Amino acid sequence: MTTTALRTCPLCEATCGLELTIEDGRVTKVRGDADDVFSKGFICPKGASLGELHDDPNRLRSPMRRRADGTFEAVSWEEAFAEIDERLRAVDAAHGRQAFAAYLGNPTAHSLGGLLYGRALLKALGTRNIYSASTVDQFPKQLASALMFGTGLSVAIPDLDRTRHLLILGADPMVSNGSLMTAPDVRGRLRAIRARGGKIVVVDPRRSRTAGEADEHHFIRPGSDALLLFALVHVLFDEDLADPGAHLAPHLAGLDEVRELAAPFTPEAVAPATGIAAPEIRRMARELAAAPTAAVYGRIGTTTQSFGTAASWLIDVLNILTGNLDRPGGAMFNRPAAGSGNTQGEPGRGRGTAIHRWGSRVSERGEVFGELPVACLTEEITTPGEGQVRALFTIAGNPVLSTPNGDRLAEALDELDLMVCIDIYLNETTRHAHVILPVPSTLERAHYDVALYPFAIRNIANWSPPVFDLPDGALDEWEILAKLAGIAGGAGPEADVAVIDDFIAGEAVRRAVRTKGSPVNERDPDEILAALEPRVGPARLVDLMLRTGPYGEGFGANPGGLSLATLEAAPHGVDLGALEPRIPEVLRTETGMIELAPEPLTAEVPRLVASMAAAGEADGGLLLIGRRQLRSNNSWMHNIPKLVSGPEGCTVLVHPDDAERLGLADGEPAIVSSARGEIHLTAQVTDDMMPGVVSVPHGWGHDLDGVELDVARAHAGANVNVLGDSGELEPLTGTAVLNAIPVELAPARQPAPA
Ligand SMILES: Nc1nc2c(c(=O)[nH]1)N[C@H]1C(S)=C(S)[C@@H](COP(=O)(O)OP(=O)(O)OC[C@H]3O[C@@H](n4cnc5c(=O)[nH]c(N)nc54)[C@H](O)[C@@H]3O)O[C@H]1N2
Ligand SMILES: Nc1nc2c(c(=O)[nH]1)N[C@H]1C(S)=C(S)[C@@H](COP(=O)(O)OP(=O)(O)OC[C@H]3O[C@@H](n4cnc5c(=O)[nH]c(N)nc54)[C@H](O)[C@@H]3O)O[C@H]1N2
Ligand code: SF4
Ligand SMILES: [Mo]
Repeated sequence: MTTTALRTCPLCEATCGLELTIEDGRVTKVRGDADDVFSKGFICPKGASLGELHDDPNRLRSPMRRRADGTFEAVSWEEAFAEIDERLRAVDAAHGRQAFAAYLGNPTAHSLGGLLYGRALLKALGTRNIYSASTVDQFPKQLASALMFGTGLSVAIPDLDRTRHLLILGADPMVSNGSLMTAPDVRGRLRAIRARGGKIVVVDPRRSRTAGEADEHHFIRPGSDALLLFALVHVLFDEDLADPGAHLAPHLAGLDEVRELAAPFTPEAVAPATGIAAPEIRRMARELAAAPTAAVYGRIGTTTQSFGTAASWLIDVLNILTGNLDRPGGAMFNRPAAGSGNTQGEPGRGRGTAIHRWGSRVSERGEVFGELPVACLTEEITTPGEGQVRALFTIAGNPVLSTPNGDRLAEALDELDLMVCIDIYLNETTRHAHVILPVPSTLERAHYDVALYPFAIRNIANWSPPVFDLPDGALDEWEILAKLAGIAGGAGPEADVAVIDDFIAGEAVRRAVRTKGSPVNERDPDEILAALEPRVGPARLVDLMLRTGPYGEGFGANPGGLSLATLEAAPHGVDLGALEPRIPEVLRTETGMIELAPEPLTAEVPRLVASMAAAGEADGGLLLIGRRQLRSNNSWMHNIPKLVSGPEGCTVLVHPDDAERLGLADGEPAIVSSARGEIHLTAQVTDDMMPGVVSVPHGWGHDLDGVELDVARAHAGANVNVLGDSGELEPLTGTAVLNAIPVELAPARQPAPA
């Protein structure tokens, strides 16, 4: 029998709608859903491989327990939970709860269960040792946004479909398909900007695919974006081009301070450090100011670097000074259907964002959004003393490949008294687990992009029911997490998932009725809970979020409004329209103002000034940066044959002049080394690279002992994260510095050691 199913792709931030053809219980074809309200038929090679991912023979189907000899055996869920309970109790008794830790990886943001029930586990663990991929990713952007606008989800998104000028720094959305900018079919949307007479400018140390679509590309010295951005700000003030406009002016605090802070950053002063000539910087600023509408956008190249938060801040300073924040065609705020911190509570004012409320034990790195930097995890495991981490839960994470000095983390993981991995593979990280708990295939779970729609370029809502039933005996991801929350909370391996789920839903409802401005404020929680019946699990929580959200039916308060039932009746999604101006209502700062010069950010300025001088003394050595690849998804999709076939993925890109100087030819084996380690990989010589800069992608290095990824092992590549330094962190967020790492490159005359 042949049927079709519709499904939002969970693999990246673009949220494409897919149409799956299913024959006799197997996915035989995947194509873009032409009727999807957002993606309109767009699909990429990863989305097209969802069937292969579902069928991957290496995907784990039962809990695995590590034997004394390091190999794994399949065990029942009862045995797995019993072992976790026993070990966790022992750690708690001997060392207390601060010896617990958790790490949440990137797919958590794409998983309903991970998002909505991971929190319950974290709470039940009761520890400050909470880590996630956010500190090797986007926290700098979220912190800058939180300090300026009030919440970490108040990220201004380029209004791609209406802008006339797009300045992109450190992002390659043609390949990544967009990040903190949910926009299926970036290529189509970029081409449309130029088709309507607009301009695209890309700033990147590499001529990326996106640069290839742009009108203009500037090489920039890695790590110097904040200097360039400050110089653009400087020119706007210097040439009287700074004009936030009447819609922003009444809501701005700190404008004069920014003008003063920008004074030293003349185009001439930053030119040597950035590698961009002063007249070019002046022209960029003038064109930005003159464009009918414009948006400045930065991503991973601007966040995972030494000045990540400062650069993220200055991007929005530019959006404000050019009058483009919060206006169509500029950088705007989404209004997510499931709600967020900037749709709840009193509009226009809030509690702001406190940071560094506590610090990590060993290096005293400050907390941000309740998390500590993942780069500190190794030292927290290996350094004796009270609060030493002894039990670690990883949820959808592969920190051995994704965090700096992952090789040292791998050694440290073997010292743990308990490691539990909630994952789909036996990979570089999970091979260290005592117990691996497999989540079902994504096609066996419901989907809604709670975490990504707040960053979408339109207001969108789309619900995907599971395509397949759960296999016999399998537990959904949310059930696994709820059970673990029960165990961590002391209820034992018999903890009743249904009871925990009722408790979680009850808490969510009680929170909603306590919230001023909520359509259910002061209503009877039992009445609301009854109205959610018979739903359970994530569906119940999403229904609650939608019904109490900004378009919600409000449990009768707003008849005709949104609920999960609305989405169930609209399998191609619901388009709630283009982004609309939200200032001042969106603001949740303490003052109710847009904070242009909040203290933690301005404190970075002296360090920036110093970096200009230091650049003059640079020794001319090579700087390492990263890149993404179309057929790859961080570390975990290299086991899909059709994604790793074709040209080798894990190569070091180097400019011809550097290659010649080093005696390195295209296609030759090479060694990249840093103060921390070295890797062997193939050189790819290309003038797409800025001279003096080399590029290596992350997420490779699958040939470690015990990894059970048959396809990925044959395309192993090397782990670039052995080269970074886990002690080199962006100071405000503790985000790892993954770009602009000093390295050496040499031909590998000998074959790589086995
Ligand atoms: N040098 C360098 N390092 C980087 C980066 C870089 O640019 N350069 N980028 C950083 C960024 S932006 C990120 S986001 C991180 C990613 O870092 P991580 O999140 O640590 O790593 P991933 O490679 O995304 O691994 C995801 C894990 O989740 C598992 N998994 C997949 N789907 C599911 C699911 O549905 N449920 C569960 N429970 N598990 C699942 C996979 O098997 C894999 O083990 O890497 C960072 N590391
Ligand atoms: N196909 C695919 N898509 C993905 C992923 C994937 O692995 N594969 N990963 C997903 C994840 S987790 C994320 S976070 C997003 C990231 O999304 P993007 O940020 O768009 O990712 P990249 O393609 O790595 O683009 C970063 C660019 O920054 C440049 N760069 C490096 N250092 C600097 C610098 O100092 N300054 C400037 N100006 N540029 C610099 C790099 O050359 C690169 O072109 O992508 C997501 N989408
Ligand atoms: S672009 Fe992203 S969401 Fe769209 S099909 Fe590809 S992986 Fe899936
Ligand atoms: Mo990421």
